[in-house]
Amino acid sequence: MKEMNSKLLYAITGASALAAAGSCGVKDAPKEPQKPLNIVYIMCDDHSYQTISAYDNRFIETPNIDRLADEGARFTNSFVANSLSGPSRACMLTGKHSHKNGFTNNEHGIFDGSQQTLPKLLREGGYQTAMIGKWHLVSEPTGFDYWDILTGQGDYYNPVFIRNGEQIVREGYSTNVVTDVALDWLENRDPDKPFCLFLHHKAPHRSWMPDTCDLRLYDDIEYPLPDNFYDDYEGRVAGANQELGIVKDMNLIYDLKMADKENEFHTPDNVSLENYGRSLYRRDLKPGDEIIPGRMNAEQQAAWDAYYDPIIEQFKKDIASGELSGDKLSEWKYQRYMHDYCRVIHSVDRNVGRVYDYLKEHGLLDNTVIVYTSDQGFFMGEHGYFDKRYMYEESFRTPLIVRMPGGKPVKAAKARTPVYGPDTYGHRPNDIDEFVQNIDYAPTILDIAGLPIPEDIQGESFLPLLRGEKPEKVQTSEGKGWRRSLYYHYYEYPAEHAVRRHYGVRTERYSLMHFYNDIDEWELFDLKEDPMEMHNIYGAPGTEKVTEELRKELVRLQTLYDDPIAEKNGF
Ligand code: SGN
Ligand code: CA
Repeated sequence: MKEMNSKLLYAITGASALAAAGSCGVKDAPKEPQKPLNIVYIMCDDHSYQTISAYDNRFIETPNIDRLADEGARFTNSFVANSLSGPSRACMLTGKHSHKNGFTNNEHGIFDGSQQTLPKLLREGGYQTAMIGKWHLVSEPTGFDYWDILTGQGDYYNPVFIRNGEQIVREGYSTNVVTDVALDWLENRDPDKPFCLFLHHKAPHRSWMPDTCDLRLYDDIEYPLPDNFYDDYEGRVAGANQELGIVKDMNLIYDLKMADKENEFHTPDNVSLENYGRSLYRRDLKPGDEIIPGRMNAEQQAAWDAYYDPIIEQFKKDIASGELSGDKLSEWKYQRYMHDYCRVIHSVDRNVGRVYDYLKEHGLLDNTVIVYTSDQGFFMGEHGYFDKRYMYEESFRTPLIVRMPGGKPVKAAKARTPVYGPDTYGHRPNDIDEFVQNIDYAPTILDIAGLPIPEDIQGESFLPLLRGEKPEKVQTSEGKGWRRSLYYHYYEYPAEHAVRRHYGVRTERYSLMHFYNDIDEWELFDLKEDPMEMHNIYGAPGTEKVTEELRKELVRLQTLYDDPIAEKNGF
């Protein structure tokens, strides 16, 4: 078993604190048993750090998520192991990289629920466990006392759930409904046992459908265009070869909701996107999906039509007159995307506030750890992209905020060396700057629960970092000191969005990636000089030494994590 270092974090009840103090002439009363901490783990789907104001305030204010950061810690160098939903969730549940937990990609993955997982270990350790919301691992959840999951990707409106095996439809907007179910579970849980609640939103996954009450939000806002929106991908063959373009790949109807009413009655013989018309978003469908009539109810449809009708009309006029074309049309698409995405985030933030309020009202804030994260990062137009998958920073990084019991800002120890990356974060005293990855979540949560961390878990507990301990004192599988590099491996190709398979290593300053399968391309970025990853310096004169060191580090990580790809690529 790995070293356990969580004993100190147990909440001490008022009574036991008094007893410990003792009093004159009276023997200390026996101590009350200490209560283990609860964990509320909130994970969104595709929530970019760029759209959390605690990280970046260019786009949106997220006061409820920010409050968690103010009352805890903000991780400024938090990453995933494989930037895709199912794989990320499997990494989080197992504490292992994709090749070890077996779920490498969404297309063919079926999670092997018989393996060791975080909820199982928590349950064995006396915890109540619940999984509510997006699951996306195909097989039935295991290790949970209660599970109530969205089917597949989940629906935005009136979503279908599977509750402990039984299919039910709940009326309402997904983010609200998932939160309702979570609060119900909290209300009805066994109050004598500690709990770990996994609350996983579908939002803000594509196609970014806002709640009816948020449709008009941010109408007057014009979002700043990223500097590299019109990236020409010069020197980056792998970056150029994709179907992630806001301009070239977003669908006007499915993604941007410019559906003609008259097309709404499609026939089963013709399921082109255009033929779906407005029923596409009313029913939250796309070609190939099973048709579930009435995904939106009449009231929801009416609210959408009232909002979109004038926009669609204007759009058609502007296209016909030539007013919307070229860069203007490209930027119009970006604005539409950003508006819907941010509206969906607003609802997430509001619902994070509801969970916080519940914990507060029920006296749980002092013995509950709250985690806020996403299953990966997301491109908000950087490189002209939406979606994720790449090892490029915006998709490789994921937000991570942890509020510790009691809500005092964490006094983070200063990281040994700077990690270069996005320069929008600024600096806060309660920032944790060390490299963390989603394989660390399982061991950290076990550590918080005071439970042993099995040897075969590949991640490391970052609880010591939350306690403000100097990373030099932390023992990791790499030896003394906190990890200095990260390993990444993405597998889903051929597939939607056409991002090639790749693996790579990220150090404090450099990111080296190898794209393989039907191409053989290397990309190397100096993140100090080039945080937006525009200049691939792989093979450039003067980079020989750093490239050699990075390749060695890559092999070391592939060996450490036992990824068979190392052999296949002849290192
Ligand atoms: C769906 C989306 C993709 C998205 C994947 C994976 N297409 O297939 O745009 O990349 O999910 O996302 S859609 O037409 O169905 O909306 S993930 O977050 O679940 O991995
Ligand atoms: Ca996702």
